[in-house]
Amino acid sequence: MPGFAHHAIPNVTRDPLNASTALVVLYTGPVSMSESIRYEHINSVGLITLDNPPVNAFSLALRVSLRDALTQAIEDDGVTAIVITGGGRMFSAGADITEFDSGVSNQSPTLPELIELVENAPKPVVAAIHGNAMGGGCELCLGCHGRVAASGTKIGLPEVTLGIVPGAGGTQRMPRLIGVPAALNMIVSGKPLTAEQAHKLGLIDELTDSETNLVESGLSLALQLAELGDPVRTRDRDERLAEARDEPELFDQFRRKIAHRARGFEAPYACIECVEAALWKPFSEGVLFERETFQRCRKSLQSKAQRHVFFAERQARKVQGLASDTTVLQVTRAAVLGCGTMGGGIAMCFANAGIRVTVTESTQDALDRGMDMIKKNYHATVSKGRLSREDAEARLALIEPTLDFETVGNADFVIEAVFENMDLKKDIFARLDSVCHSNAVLATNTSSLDINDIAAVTSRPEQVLGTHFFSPANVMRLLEIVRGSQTSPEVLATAMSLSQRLQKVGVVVGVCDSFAANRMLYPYTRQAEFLVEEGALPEQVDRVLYDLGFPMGPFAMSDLAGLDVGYKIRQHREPSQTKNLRHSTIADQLYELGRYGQKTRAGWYQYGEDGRTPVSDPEVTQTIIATSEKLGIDRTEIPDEEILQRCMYPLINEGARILEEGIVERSSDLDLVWLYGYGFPRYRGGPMFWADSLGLAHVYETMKNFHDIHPDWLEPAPLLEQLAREGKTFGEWRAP
Ligand code: 3H9
Repeated sequence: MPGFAHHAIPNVTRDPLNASTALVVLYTGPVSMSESIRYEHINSVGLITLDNPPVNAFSLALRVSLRDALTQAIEDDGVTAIVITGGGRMFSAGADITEFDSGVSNQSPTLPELIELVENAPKPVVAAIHGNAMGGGCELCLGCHGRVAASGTKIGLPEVTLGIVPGAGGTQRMPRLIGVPAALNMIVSGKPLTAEQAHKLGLIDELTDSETNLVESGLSLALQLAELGDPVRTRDRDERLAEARDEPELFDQFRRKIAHRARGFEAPYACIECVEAALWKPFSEGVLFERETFQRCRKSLQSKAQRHVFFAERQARKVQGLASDTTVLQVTRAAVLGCGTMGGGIAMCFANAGIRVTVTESTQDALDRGMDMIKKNYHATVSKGRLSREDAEARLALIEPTLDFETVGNADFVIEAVFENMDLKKDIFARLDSVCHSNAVLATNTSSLDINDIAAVTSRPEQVLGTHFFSPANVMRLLEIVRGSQTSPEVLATAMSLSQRLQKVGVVVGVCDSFAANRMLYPYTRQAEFLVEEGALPEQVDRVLYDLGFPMGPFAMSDLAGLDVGYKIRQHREPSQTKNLRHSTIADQLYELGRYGQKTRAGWYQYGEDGRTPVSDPEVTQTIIATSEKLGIDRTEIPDEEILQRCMYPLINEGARILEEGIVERSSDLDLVWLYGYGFPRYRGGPMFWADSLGLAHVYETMKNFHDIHPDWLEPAPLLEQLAREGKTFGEWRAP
């Protein structure tokens, strides 16, 4: 059976004495094959295997083949039941997302048509599921009359993460099978269920402990159902819907529950409406309502943006010149140097991924403080109910604090996370070079220093690279992987693979001052501070950027990060590093007043008892107004639109420079940096995608106008000008 190694089908006959459990199978050979489907008879069951690698996405070709195989099986009198299963790694990842923009997804047979064909079949159809059954793949299973899944399978409706609603009956059939509350949770979060959870909820009829006996179980269930007569159709089931009709308020309660998390997103609310429709509309009208909602969402900018992010994440794993079969070095032990906020957070990332990690510090005091912070973090997660006490303890046990530098010698991956000082880092790397084993990867968490200079103090610069985490490191998902000029492909591939193990989104960047994320951040915060000098207040600037979709504006963010951090970085930066650009002095003045942000309950705002809710502070307003006066600025009201453009367009402009310098390969990498490093709203796709959607000619013209008024800053990047002139987008741009 070429290509289907994981389904071993025994060549035996069915045991007539124990028909329900002991199925013995006679393989009668392939009946038909197409490029994307195999159809064969096993006894009297038609077995259809999807074969559209890598993920069995329902492209038009697969849909046509499936329709043909189903029709053949339905019309064949020798076939009493049908099993659909997936070849390769999984059942199916759902509709082929690449067909959405062109509208090929609407060409017949559409997924809803296929699922209707399955559900209305006069003989039972069983889904035998392994790997993943996502989106349309899951919806196909819902239309089947029985479902068997192998342990380890994930089943879900992640459409919401693509800015759409399930469009092939998922919102109508799922609540009929598992009830409204569970269906809402699943559809609106987009999070898949494990096979075990799905079994408990009644979505899966039978579980198998491995993939080896999956098809056999599917065949067995199909034959049992055939003996029972007319298949029971999900569309006709009402018991679980009836329960929810007594509690119609649950929908508004659910809307309130997700309000914070779903702020700005359209699809979660569209999903809720569709599930609500399942309750009150007959099935045939419910699916029509769902279909219309799906089409509306599919065409929306939000969905385009979220699909862009889906592909951006996968693109980022492909690095020019790095072959996909590059050797990845084994990482079973890690070490982190420095147990401050960053070092402690990084150590937690390793422990959370089940990797043993040593943390070192220069004094017992610093080590104890760092470990206390780690324990406090785990404790907080346990009290929020996000982690069991046992799991927290198991993770903590993987972190080994020590003052003995030599112990890092047995680590496979070492991350230096000490204070941002070149001499200190060079000293540490020279010591690492002498104690680390010959295959160890030596990484620095520097946020701005030159990796090549650091690598140069070692005898193995090819094993050195940057891994720049974002604070809090155990929470923020971005990892900038900084490739030095001599970093070897194996070391880069190892860091990329590690980023996935740590559940980070790794973005490879080249060496430049501050790399991609912080480099784009500077013009953003710089403009925010200038706007405040000119007449805005932090509250207004923060509100405008919050309304764009950021979790907080630049001033609230600065309070969270700590004004002392920015101050110290500014003290250590050479004028050449800041290109002699002027920056506002207000942040420094606040620092000198002892206002370090949330940690001192005062920064750009003051903070009450909880230490987290920002409140306007007259002292800050006074400092701002006095600074404007000192600079001879006549404060004027600044429109929200100007605030938005002055903060965002320079950030995008810097992104254009980063692109033309080849620091990243593609603009979508910069989108990921902002989504996962600073919480840029996913439904806008990232700042570069957002700029593309606004039109680069508009962004360029606006930048040029600003530059005419402020010639010493805001100069449009040549690439921005070029793309605007050519009517192109950042998304279309590729490095020459
Ligand atoms: C839907 O179903 C709508 C319906 O309700 C209604 C329709 C009418 N389409 O992620 P991987 C590509 S919407 C096209 O690295 P993994 C992916 O880009 C769909 N391509 O694999 C990558 O390509 P490349 C709802 C897809 O094993 C390659 O396959 N479904 C699709 O790490 C390997 O992907 C979803 O949202 C697709 N649907 O993870 C699920 N899926 O190699 C989307 C993947 O060129 N998929 N590709 O970079 C996933 O979440 C993951 O792929 C999955 C496997 C978890 C399944």
